[in-house]
Amino acid sequence: MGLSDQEWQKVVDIWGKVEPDLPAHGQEVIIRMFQKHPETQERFDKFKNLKTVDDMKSSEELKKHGTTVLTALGKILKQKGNHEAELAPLAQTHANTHKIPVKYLEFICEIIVGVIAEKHSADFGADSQAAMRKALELFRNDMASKYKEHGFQG
Ligand code: HNN
Repeated sequence: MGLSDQEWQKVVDIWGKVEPDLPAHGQEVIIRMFQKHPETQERFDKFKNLKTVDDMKSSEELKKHGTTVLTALGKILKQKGNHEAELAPLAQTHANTHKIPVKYLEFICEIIVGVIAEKHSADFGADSQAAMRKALELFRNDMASKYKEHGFQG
């Protein structure tokens, strides 16, 4: 299901608050994902060795990866649903090379909403949260369809 213009505006507006500090947001998102869903950490040879949250916080590589993930997501969100060009290459690598289940996409989307809610509570009211959830759901659904085209059940 699509988002209305107003909903997309809310998504783009809140992303405008996240964007000035993608590394801090990205680091927080990745650390929380590893803490809450340790199986996700196992997918990264380069992060498997980080045992404690302090190890994770000290890792410049982790922060860089968090920035990469949120940069890619930001590009997708700003397309307001017309994200075919941005999604296709990511779906390809995440299905065929990294083999990342849709479940993990759900995990990270939930965590992203939680991190934004904490860091930007004043700007992320119920309507904005609902709009962001819808946008992330669209992202996941479209990833899942592309996964299937690649023969990855996700
Ligand atoms: O497509 C690529 O492989 C380029 C690197 C990249 C990008 C732009 C990755 C990536 C890698 C390769 C890391 C490297 O080469 O340093 C790996 C192993 N990802 C993973 C693994 C898991 C993973 Mn993701 N990514 N990614 C992106 C961009 C965006 C992106 N990735 C995601 C999740 C949830 C997981 C499971 C732990 C993920 C999301 C949600 C997004 C945002 C669109």
